[in-house]
Amino acid sequence: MFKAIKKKLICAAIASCATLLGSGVNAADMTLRGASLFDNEHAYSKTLIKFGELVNEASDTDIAFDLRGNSELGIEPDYVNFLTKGVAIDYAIIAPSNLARFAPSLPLMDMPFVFRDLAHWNAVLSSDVLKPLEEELLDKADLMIIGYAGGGTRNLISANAISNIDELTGHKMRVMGAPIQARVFQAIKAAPSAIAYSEVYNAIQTGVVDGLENESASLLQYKFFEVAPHVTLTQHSITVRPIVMSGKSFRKLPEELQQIVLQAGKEAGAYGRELESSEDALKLEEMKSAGQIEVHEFADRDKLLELVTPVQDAYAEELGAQELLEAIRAM
Ligand code: MAV
Repeated sequence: MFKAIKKKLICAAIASCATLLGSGVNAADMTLRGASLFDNEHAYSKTLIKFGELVNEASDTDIAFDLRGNSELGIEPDYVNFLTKGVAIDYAIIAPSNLARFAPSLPLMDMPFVFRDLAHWNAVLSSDVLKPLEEELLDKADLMIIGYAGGGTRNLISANAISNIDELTGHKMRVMGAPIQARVFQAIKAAPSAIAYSEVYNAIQTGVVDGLENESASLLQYKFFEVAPHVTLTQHSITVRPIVMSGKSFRKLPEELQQIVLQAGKEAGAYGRELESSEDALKLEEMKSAGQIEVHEFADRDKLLELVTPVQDAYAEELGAQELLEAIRAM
């Protein structure tokens, strides 16, 4: 009875009970569509699935979460375009470096070496310190960060073995599109180029680049080891996965549901962080035991840090974000 009355109110509030985006009508009160690069075994997708479950548990509205995985709807830069325009999808995970085109400060939160370790990363993501970046994203792109997942450690993945800083000189590697990513890897004397994630396997296979940098769960799913079987433990980044909702989709939700979505985003993020960080080393071990990868210690991580710190400082200064960077470092 209560649910029926509530359903009527919600239908009135959103004008129709069709999908918020798109035209399909189904038995649910509404549909929210999401997108993922990976299949449902990856913590990335599991986080988004959890988000849907948490919303439905807390809400009397019956929402169909239509999550399109396996890059069916493209890769993250495509998701960003959709979300800012308010078409095709309502929510997704987007690496901060893929948000640079709309909000140049965002990659500050996933630039290499910004986190000392997992505890530091977790403390930053559980705090309010990144609020100014969230505000910039909302302001410039109408995108809302409703939670933070992630937790994979990013290492070098290459066709040939690398184990020290000298072997990095001139190393042709793919990096994400944000300019700060290229600047960091140039500073350590590698030869970075920005290539779309979906093109990386071919780029390595055809010798355009010798490798990339990524976390173990994604290396496993995209099978980069088939063309680049060497993993070097540079541990230069810990993945940050903002759960992003289109402001246009969010504003169409009734107010009570908006609160539920915000809470579910936070909780799904915490769930995703715990999941991905706990699986990370195991997945690396799994690939090693299966003979798919060879793992190499990296001798000169401290030297990398020395070379990269001035690049981080200069980037923060250009953005007027020195205080923010200091606040992150001080945590
Ligand atoms: C990873 O597999 C993911 O973290 C994803 O968010 C990034 O877009 C991708 O790497 C990448 O390197 O582009």
